[in-house]
Amino acid sequence: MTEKLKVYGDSRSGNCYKIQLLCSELDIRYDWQEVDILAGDTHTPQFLAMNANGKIPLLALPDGRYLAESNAILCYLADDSKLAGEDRFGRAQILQWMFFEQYSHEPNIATSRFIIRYLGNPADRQADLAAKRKGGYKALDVMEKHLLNYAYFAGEAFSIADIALFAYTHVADEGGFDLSNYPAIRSWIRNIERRPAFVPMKKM
Ligand SMILES: N[C@@H](CCC(=O)N[C@@H](CS)C(=O)NCC(=O)O)C(=O)O
Repeated sequence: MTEKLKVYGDSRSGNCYKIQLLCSELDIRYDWQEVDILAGDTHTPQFLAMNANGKIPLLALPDGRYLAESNAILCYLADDSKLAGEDRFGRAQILQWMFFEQYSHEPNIATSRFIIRYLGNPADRQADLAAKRKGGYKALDVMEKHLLNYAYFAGEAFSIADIALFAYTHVADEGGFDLSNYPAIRSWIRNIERRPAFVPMKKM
């Protein structure tokens, strides 16, 4: 492959930040195409032709194919690296936590942050926000319980499951979630931030 990968993303988005963090860890070079979701950039005919679901991140491969869904992109880019797991059970465990992230964590924590930070916390979304509170804290409870016994989500080795969960957990406060009762989560966050290849997420 001579041409570079291209990532379509919004720098404020945790789902897009997952890809930046992984590429830094694995020293993968790519071009970044900034997409403004609030301006409707993901709903133009041109964008929908690349991803009919109208969402970022979106990975464009040099051969013309496209891959959507942040966690699928992590699996694709980390394939054959240690970050994707070293044995059958380890790889399945990583997927377990990535599915957890998409079903139990992101729909509560990331979307709360979206309502507060992107949309400016409008009055007509307060009931929605309140409904996400319980599910978000439940997801944090599950993570805390795991991290009291293990350094990372797939055991003792950092993996793409940690990248997937780190993206919105480390900015959970921006979605109104207080991490002060979650010491194991806070220590896991600090460990990831200390990694040599760590890159911070763009501030909102
Ligand atoms: N499950 C998807 C979620 C992607 C997603 O919700 N992307 C948001 C930005 S974080 C988006 O593109 N929103 C624009 C829209 O829905 O119109 C993933 O993990 O990639």
